[in-house]
Amino acid sequence: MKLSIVVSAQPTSFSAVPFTEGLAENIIKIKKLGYDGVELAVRSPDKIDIKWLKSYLNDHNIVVPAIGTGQILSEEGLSFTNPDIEIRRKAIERVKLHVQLAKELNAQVIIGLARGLINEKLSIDVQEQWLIEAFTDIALEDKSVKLVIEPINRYETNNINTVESGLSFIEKTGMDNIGLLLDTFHMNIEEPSITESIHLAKDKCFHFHIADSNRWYPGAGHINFQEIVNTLRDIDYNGFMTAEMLPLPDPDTSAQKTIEYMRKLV
Ligand code: LER
Ligand code: MN
Repeated sequence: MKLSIVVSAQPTSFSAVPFTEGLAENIIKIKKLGYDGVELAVRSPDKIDIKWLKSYLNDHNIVVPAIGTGQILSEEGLSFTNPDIEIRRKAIERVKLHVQLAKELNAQVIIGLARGLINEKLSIDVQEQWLIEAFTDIALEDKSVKLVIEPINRYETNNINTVESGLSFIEKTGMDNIGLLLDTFHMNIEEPSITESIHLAKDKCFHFHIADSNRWYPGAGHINFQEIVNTLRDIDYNGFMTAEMLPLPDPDTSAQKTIEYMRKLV
């Protein structure tokens, strides 16, 4: 199994990103540590110098397994459930740019918090329809690009908290290029059994995030990562495990501890 780590391509306020400044230097650092890939958190794909990025990644033999979109909500308030149709439209158009960037990089597009919150004072059915339409519209932008929905714990979102709800949402879209991103931190909060939920996701598990129970680097909490690696092997998952954790005690140490710990398991 291959290992990668999240890097923000542009400055961000989201806390669980190990490296946030200086993309070029961070790519070198990550390669030196022994990672195979870098997952890019991107706010505005049109501001990325794609030609430079592709040749830089190529020169350093690093791939981008996935691109995160959460910053469109955290930095700009764009989401698929905003009551304002213009904001919903902007969110969809922006994520279509992520799809184009992903196509160039042969990456997947992650939709976690960018889907937005369900407003309990408005019709739940209408908002679910907005979500289905947004995902379907984006998935149709380019069927060769995989979109991954991340079930996120209840303290961060009020929709799609579990693998089961993620799978039933995907079914409603009817799109083959939509799958799940499983994140051990969220699963440890929401799933009765992490390994059973990985089995439930099976071939719909398109991507994987790792952080320990306290969202520190793997090994700093009580999640059993060997059991998780074994289960991913059982379902024939051959994608990346991306470290997405708090940059504690500091970014470099968290990145180093993760690779030391995970290399022994994968
Ligand atoms: C992102 O991948 C994530 O895990 C969430 O907690 C916030 O976006
Ligand atoms: Mn995650």
